[in-house]
Order: sequence, then structure tokens, then C-alpha cells
Amino acid sequence: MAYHYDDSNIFAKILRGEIPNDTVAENDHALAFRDISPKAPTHVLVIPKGKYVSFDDFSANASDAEIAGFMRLCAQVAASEGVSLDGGNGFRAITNAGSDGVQEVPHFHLHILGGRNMGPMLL
Ligand code: IU
Repeated sequence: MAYHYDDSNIFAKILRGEIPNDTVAENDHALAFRDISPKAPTHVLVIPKGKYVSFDDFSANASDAEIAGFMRLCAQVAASEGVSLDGGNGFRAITNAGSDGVQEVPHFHLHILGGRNMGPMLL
């Protein structure tokens, strides 16, 4: 079974430059921008520039260079937001996948949340 990517999703439109975004950082393989409805003082979304539906799609199918670029941008964002453990108080990184994960936008994204104590994980 192949993953189905919907080119009409909002993050695809952001990547195509059709919708503005509040960019924090980017590299060849990934883009980081502020969540439009922040749940914490720092709430940044990191997305791959390639067409991947979810964490499992990305992990299974992205190239090593794409995965490295994505992860490095996550670390860069944590540092620039002042939440990295290299000098800051930490953060939470989460990704929702599919209907049981309650994923709203079907383009893989990692939420980086911090700037306050995030409390216990909700289960
Ligand atoms: P989710 O993991 O797919 O549930 O998260 C989607 C996030 O995308 C959510 O936190 C929204 O606030 C956010 N978002 C956004 O930043 N810009 C948009 O135009 C839309 C959603 I639609």
C-alpha cells in the first residue's frame, strides 16, 4: 500500500508560496514556521519540503539527506528559540499521525513546543 499525498493540503500551499507563513528557519530539505494557533510561547512546526503524509511515511521513504536536513533544522529551531538543553529549559516535540493520532494537516510536521512547563503527557 502506498501513502497517498493530497497536494491541496495547507502546508503544500505554504511550500508552494501560495499562502504566507511566519518562517523561523529553513534549509534545503525542511521549513520551520510558527503555528498559527500557538499552544505555548514557542510553538513551531517543522515540515519536510518533500511530499510525505506522516511520520511513518517520512521515516520509511525519505532519503537520508532529507531526514538529516529535517532533524538538523529541528535542533536549529530549538536552539534559536532558546529551548534547547544546550542553554535552555527544554521542550516537547510531538507529531500526530492519521485519524487515531488526530492529525489535522496531512503533510508530516513536528510540533516543537516550549517556553513553559508543558505538563504531563495527555493520554
Ligand atoms: P496536527 O498535528 O495536524 O493536528 O496540527 C496541525 C497544526 O497546524 C495545528 O497546530 C494548527 O494550529 C496548525 N495550522 C497552522 O499553523 N496554519 C494553518 O493554516 C492551519 C493549521 I489550517
